[in-house]
Amino acid sequence: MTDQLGTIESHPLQHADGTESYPPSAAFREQANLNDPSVYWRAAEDPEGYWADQAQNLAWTKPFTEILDWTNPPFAKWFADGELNVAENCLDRHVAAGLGDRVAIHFEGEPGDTRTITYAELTHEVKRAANMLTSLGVAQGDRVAIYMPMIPETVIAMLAVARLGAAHSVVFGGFSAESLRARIDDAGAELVITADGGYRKGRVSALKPTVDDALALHGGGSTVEKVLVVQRGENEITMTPGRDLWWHDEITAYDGEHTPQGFPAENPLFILYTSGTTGNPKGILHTSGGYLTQVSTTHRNVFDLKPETDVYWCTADIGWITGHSYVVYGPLANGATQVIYEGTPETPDWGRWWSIIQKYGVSIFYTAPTAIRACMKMGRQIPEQYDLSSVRLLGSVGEPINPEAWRWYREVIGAGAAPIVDTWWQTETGALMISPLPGLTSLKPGSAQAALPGIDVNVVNEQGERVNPGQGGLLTIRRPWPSMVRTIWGDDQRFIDTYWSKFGDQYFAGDGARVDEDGDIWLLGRVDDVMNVSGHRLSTAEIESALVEHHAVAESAVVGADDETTGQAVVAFVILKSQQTILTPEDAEAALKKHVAGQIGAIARPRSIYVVNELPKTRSGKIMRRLLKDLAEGREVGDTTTLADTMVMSTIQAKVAGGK
Ligand code: 6R9
Repeated sequence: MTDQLGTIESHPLQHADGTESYPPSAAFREQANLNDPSVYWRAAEDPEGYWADQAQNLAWTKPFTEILDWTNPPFAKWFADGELNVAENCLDRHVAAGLGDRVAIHFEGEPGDTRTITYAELTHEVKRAANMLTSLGVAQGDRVAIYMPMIPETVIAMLAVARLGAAHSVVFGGFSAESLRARIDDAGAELVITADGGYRKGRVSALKPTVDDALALHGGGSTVEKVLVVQRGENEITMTPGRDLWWHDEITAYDGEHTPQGFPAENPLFILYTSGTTGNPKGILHTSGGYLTQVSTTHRNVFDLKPETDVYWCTADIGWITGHSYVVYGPLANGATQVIYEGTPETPDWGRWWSIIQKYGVSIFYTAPTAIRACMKMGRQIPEQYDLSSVRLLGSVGEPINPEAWRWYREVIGAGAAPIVDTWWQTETGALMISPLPGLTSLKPGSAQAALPGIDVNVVNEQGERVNPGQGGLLTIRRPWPSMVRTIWGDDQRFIDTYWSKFGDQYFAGDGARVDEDGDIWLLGRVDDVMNVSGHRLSTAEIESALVEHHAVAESAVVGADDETTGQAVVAFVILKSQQTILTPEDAEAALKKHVAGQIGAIARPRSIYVVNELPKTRSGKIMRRLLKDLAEGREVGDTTTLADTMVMSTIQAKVAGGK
């Protein structure tokens, strides 16, 4: 039998209502960083005091005396009169504490090359890079765009920018020249750091040519003065004299002496662009002291990190918020040893991830449900060929994890024993917000469960009132939290309109959620026109506008349809211009898929595109995406009575059924 502490872990507790839960084992609880449940109420009684205590885990060059300044909502300031250097917190202080020989990064390149980098070495490299960037003119307040593969230089570049008090804007390497250029322009970046290329799926995927294309767009004039190029793929590239510099040539001139300067806690640390409900991506601005406090605290508590013994691996690309907070800043601020892997899970075969876990003895593994489902599809016989006994904790992020995938993950990767932390958060929240605490929470597959200590999450109705247990509503956050988005870069009004206009005093996350009888939170997905494809946010509007930019397209409607592997998939309906001769309806699907990938990036490539003669619209002319979604998901089409032309759905339906 399973006792109250769940010592026989593979057998969950079965509840009368048919649900199951998995309490922490006595052994796990005993050793956990957090195992006293009073942490929740102590933090709730004095959230600011709780966060101020957490901030003391960082090294401040000037101690703060103020905690939260909320006198001008929704613009929060945390620890505003304090000063610190973020890079020093991630590097120098560990070396000063005698931990210089600890491995910071086990790097595994996709072709199989490896590098082991200690904290002393990483500190040395970041200091040299900071000196190099200084001589290229980078200083506090500047913005640097980073367009890189998953290699150690990406981390080094980010930390060197942070060390100088400048802000980085990392653009995911899968984005197109257009997307890169829009982000460079919006941030006004003067320097781009890139690589010739990186390895993906067994071959070199070029990056520098995309930077060249981006900078050549719109007549060529941009804010960018220099492009610094790391050599990785050794693919053929063109260097523009006077503008482009090789990292390895430049760096030789600089030594490893660099004294970190303290910057105000509210100094911008980075801008990261994310899809909103309208076409233009939003530049989410994060600052220094509060951000680092919350990412380091949550990384230590939720992943139960023991920096002396754990080997941590988060598979996220650094181009996403998960890579920023849980590959770079959280783990390094905590002095963790981690794995960084350059490539894709299926290269050279689907055993790659598990061979990496075995090779480095990974004990904490953090990935996304879409990846877990892809591995499930390939079958458990693949991971079963590897020794995964080092794994003691698993994490999930990006979308709700379906209970079936949860059980497979725990059983096959976690030996039926590892707690799974299902972490809900967003680019805007900067750090984890809702998650189990592995030494305290009885886990429920499919639920992110409870707000972390010091966080005030609510599920509310349209009036902003809390819903009763058992009911659904909208997810909001009531009190400011240290790592919250400070504004949308250059657009305070959009920041107010997007997140604060709906409820005034509560942050509106854009997610639907339900609270169960125990008060646990179940996330239900986005309530706006944002899709979640493989854990990446894409807006329907952004893809629709890319489609109508094609000369042959008159109109388009895009929906996110359920997809077994990627969670959601992009499905587009387009009307071709009647006079156009560029595309035949037969070529349209392939050509437009390619066009979208070229405009935004491969992640936005639609799974299907249907050429139709009309789109379903209301009498006021609004496209009824709900009906298209029914079609795309193979369901019976819902209520069509508000359509201007009720026949339109049956003609579209015939197209979809006919395959085109
Ligand atoms: C970290 C990250 C944020 C959106 C968010 C929500 C979805 C993320 C989730 C989850 C259910 C989880 N989301 N984690 N939904 N359970 N554990 O993914 O940031 O790319 O900004 O996406 O992702 O819909 O609103 P981001």
